[in-house]
Amino acid sequence: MLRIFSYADEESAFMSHVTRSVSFDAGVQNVVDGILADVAARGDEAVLDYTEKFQGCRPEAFEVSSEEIDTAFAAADPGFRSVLEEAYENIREFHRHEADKSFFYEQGDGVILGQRVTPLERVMLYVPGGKAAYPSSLLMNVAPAKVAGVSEVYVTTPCDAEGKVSEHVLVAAKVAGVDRVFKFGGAQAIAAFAFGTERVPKVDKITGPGNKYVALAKKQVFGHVSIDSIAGPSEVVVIADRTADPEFVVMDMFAQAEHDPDAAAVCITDSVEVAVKVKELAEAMVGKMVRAEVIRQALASNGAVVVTKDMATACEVSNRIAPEHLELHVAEPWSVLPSIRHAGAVFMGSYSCETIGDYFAGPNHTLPTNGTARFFSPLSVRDFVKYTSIISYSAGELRKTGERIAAFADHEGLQAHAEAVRARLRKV
Ligand code: HSO
Ligand code: ZN
Repeated sequence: MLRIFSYADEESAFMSHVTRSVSFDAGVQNVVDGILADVAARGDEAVLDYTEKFQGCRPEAFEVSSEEIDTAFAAADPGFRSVLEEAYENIREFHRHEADKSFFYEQGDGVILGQRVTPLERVMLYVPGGKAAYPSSLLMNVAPAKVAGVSEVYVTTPCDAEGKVSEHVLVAAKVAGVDRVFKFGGAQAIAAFAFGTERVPKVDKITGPGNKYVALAKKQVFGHVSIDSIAGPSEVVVIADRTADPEFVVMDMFAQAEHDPDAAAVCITDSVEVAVKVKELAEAMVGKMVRAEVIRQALASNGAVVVTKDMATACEVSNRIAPEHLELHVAEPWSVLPSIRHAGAVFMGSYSCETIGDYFAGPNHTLPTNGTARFFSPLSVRDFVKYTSIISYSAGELRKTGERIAAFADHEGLQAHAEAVRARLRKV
C-alpha cells in the first residue's frame, strides 16, 4: 500500500509517482458549456431543470429561510456550536492581520498618489453537497470575506431529493453570519450566480470547492466574475527526522488520504528506520479506519515514503513537490523553515498537526494544491478586496512635466493624448 523509495537511486520513479497529471475531459467540458449557455438563455427555468435532473428535486423556494437556519442552530449539539464559534473567531482574528490598508503619498509639490482598498460588494461561496459538505470550509471562506468588508455574502449548497440541505452547513452559516443561503448546486449554480437570473443575484466573486463540473464551470465564467483558484485533490508532505513519532506521521498521512482516493500523502525522511516504521504502522493501522478503502487507494496510488541522504535534500524534495500542506516532524522545525520555499501551509513540529489547521487555528485551509503553491497563496482577505489607483496632479506640476509627457504621447502617434496635456499647458 505504501511504497518506500530511495531518493538517491529512484529519484525519477519517485517524482513521477507523486506528481499527479492534470487531465482534460472533453466530455465534462461539453456538458458544462451546455449548462452555462442554457442558464444564460433561460435563467431560473434552466436552473430548476438541471436541479431536477441532477439532484432529483425541483425546490419551490430557491433559498433556505432564516427560520430554517435558526431551527437548525437551536437543534444543534451545543458543543458543536461552541467549537464552531471559537474556530470562527480564531479564523477572523488571523485574517484581520492580513487586511491591506489604503495608502497615499506626496511626490514633489502638488502630486498625490495613492491606492484605495475597497471590498467586493457581493460574493457567493459554493459548499459541495453530500459527504464533502464541510462546515469548516464555510467558515474558512466567509471569514476573510467578512473581514474584508464584503456587504453581501451568500452560500449555495445542493439540496437532496427532499429539497433539504446539510444541517451542519446551516449551523455554520448562522455562526458566520451568512446573508442568504441558496439550495442548488452544480454548474447551473455557478452559471446563475455568474450571470444573474430573475431569482438569483449576480455576484462579483465565486469561491469554494466543488466537483469537476463545478470546477470547470468556475473556470469558464472567470472574467464575468472573479473566482478563487481551482482546488485539486488534497495533499500533505511530512518531513520526519529520527526524532519523529511514526504514529503521528501515519495518522497525519491518513487524515489527508481519507479525503479522497486522489489525495496524496508523502513522508520524506533521512532515517531508514523511520521509513520502515511508518510503512509497517500504516499497513497495521489502516484496517481500523472507517474510510480504510479510500485511504488504501490514496496511499497506493499517490502515497509514498522516500528516504533522502540528509535533511537538506528532504527540503529540496519537498520544494519540488510544492505541497498544499507541509508538516515538519523534526527536532528543530524553526531551523528547517528557512529552507522551505514552496508550500501552502507549514505545520511546525510534532504537535502542530494539519487537523488543527483544517478546523481551528486561524490560517485559511483553502490552500494551493497540486504543486501550485509555487505561485498561488492561501485564500485571504486580499481575495475579497480590489484596489483603485488615485492620481492627483496640480497645475504647477503639470507646467513642469507636461511638455515631456506630451512628447511621450507624440512618440506613440497618439495626437489626442498629447493635445489633452497641451490644452492645459496653454492655460497655466
Ligand atoms: N484538509 C482539507 C480541509 C478540510 N479538512 C476540511 C477537513 N475538513 C483541505 O486541504
Ligand atoms: Zn482535511
